[in-house]
Amino acid sequence: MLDQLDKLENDALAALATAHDNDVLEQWRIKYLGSKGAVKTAAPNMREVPAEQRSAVGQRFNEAKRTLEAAYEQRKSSLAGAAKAGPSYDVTEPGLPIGAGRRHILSRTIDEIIEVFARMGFTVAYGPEVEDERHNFVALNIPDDHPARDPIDNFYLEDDLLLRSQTSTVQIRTMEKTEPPLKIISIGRVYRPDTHDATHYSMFNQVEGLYVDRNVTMVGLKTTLFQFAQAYFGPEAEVRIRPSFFPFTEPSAEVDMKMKVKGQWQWVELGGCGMVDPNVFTAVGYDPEQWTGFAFGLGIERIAMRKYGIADIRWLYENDARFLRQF
Ligand code: FA5
Repeated sequence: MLDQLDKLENDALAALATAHDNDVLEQWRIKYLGSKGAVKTAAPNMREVPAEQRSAVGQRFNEAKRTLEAAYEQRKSSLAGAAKAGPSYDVTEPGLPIGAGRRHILSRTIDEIIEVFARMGFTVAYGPEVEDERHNFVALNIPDDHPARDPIDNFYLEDDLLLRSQTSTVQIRTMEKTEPPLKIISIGRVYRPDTHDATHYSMFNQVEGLYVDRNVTMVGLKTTLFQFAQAYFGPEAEVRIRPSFFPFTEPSAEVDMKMKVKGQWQWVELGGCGMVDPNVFTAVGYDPEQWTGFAFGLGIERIAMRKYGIADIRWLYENDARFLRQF
């Protein structure tokens, strides 16, 4: 009998130690101290207990009952105290692993490109993404009736404002406030209502380069692009320029870079370039008889896609962590 009472007390105290909220505590109370609980059931029927043991059994039963009642009251008040103090934390428990974030592959590409051109002496210039027609077209020698100004090909806002369609705007903004010579690149977002496909997006980034000095030549332009290609894509990269037309350069050319695409060497078009048109110099107040310059504009997404073997430009903007985590 005494053994049974010891076991009841031990089991009940062990169960009480696991009661961390009021519901579990109440279940414990009903199970052990309730009117049909284990303590009541264990009350000895003294008539069945041998006479010489009655006093010891009676005392042990009362002691076990008091112990459990006191333990219950103590548990109840400590839970009430904990509730008032707010949730408790086990500061020794190991935390959940936190995945380290990383920079977006386009941001990293932009930083790398800036670094390569910085080594060649180019500083970075910035311009607004909401532009006026003067900086996006007029000063760039793009006349009123030029198809590049068609509302279908631009995101016009109000009055004469639009989302810039090229970073060449920053050429104008920089020359307007800086005396030559100058050597800048500008990197940023541009906007065109192009239909989205594997190589076109309606918002993309360009890197613009502008070098104005005396006696700047097309050879200097090609050398700059070649040095960029070698530094960025590796010593086997090559550059080719093909005659083309841009209103703000004369002569103008398309820039192709030779690089490995899926293990095969291919010429890939990355942008446009040329010698700054004298009309552009006049528009910003530079004397075209004194100053010469070259400019280029390359698509950043296309550069990143080539470098990292990304087949579809849309993946760069979908924010799919499984794709971005690869880089
Ligand atoms: C221009 O934007 C000229 N401003 C470049 C320039 C600068 C020429 C200075 C001469 C002197 P173009 O429209 O070709 O040129 O665009 C240049 C590059 O931007 C393209 O070769 C391509 O790499 C990228 N590009 C153009 N449209 C998209 C598009 N919808 N999505 C992604 N990249 C694009």
